[in-house]
Amino acid sequence: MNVAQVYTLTEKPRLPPGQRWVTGFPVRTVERMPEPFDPEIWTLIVDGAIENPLVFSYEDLQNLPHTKQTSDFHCVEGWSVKDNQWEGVLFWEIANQVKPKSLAKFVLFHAEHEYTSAIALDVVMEEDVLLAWNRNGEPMQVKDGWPLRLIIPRLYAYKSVKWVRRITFLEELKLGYWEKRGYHQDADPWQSQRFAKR
Ligand SMILES: Nc1nc2c(c(=O)[nH]1)N[C@H]1C(S)=C(S)[C@@H](COP(=O)(O)O)O[C@H]1N2
Ligand SMILES: [Mo]
Repeated sequence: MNVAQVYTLTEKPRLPPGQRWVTGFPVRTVERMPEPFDPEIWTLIVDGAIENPLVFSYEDLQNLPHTKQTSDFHCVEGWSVKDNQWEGVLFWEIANQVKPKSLAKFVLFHAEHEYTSAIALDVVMEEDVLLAWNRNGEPMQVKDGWPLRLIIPRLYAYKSVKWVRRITFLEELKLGYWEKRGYHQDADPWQSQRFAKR
């Protein structure tokens, strides 16, 4: 039995297998940074398999109920950062407004430029998934994903898309940037789901 299987049978440890705690917050970005933020033109498009497609302005998002949550952050490369307090809106608040169709199974998050990642709808509907703009009580820096980044604390951080500009509900899975390059679609750190078996 390997380590990953053992962890599925016992209570989860705080630190997933193969990870180490680091201090500071390493930055991992594959694409170019977004253009300077202009609240007059910035929009969040929500489309795909939903009853009520919507375009949110930044102000619309700020007017949704805010949530603060503290969680650990686990990068697939093996580093983890403890106790980050994120503030933003629950993904659930947005889904509630756009009304996913019953055939919707995945949600594809598009960053400003090339980066994407898709996550199962039931996973992003959980009450710990946020679209965030503050970390530890301060607005995030642009390099960290400001003005809007996804936070999915229970999955490897390549699912936590920075600079989210579009959210598309899908009936069929589309692989994201890293998933196309061999990373695991499900990305559960406690099951060491780092690489897809191909
Ligand atoms: N838009 C975008 N989001 C992204 C990435 C990226 O390259 N571009 N990298 C991912 C990866 S691999 C990790 S580990 C985390 C890193 O977040 P950080 O740069 O804030 O540490 O962001 C994720 N989200
Ligand atoms: Mo990563």
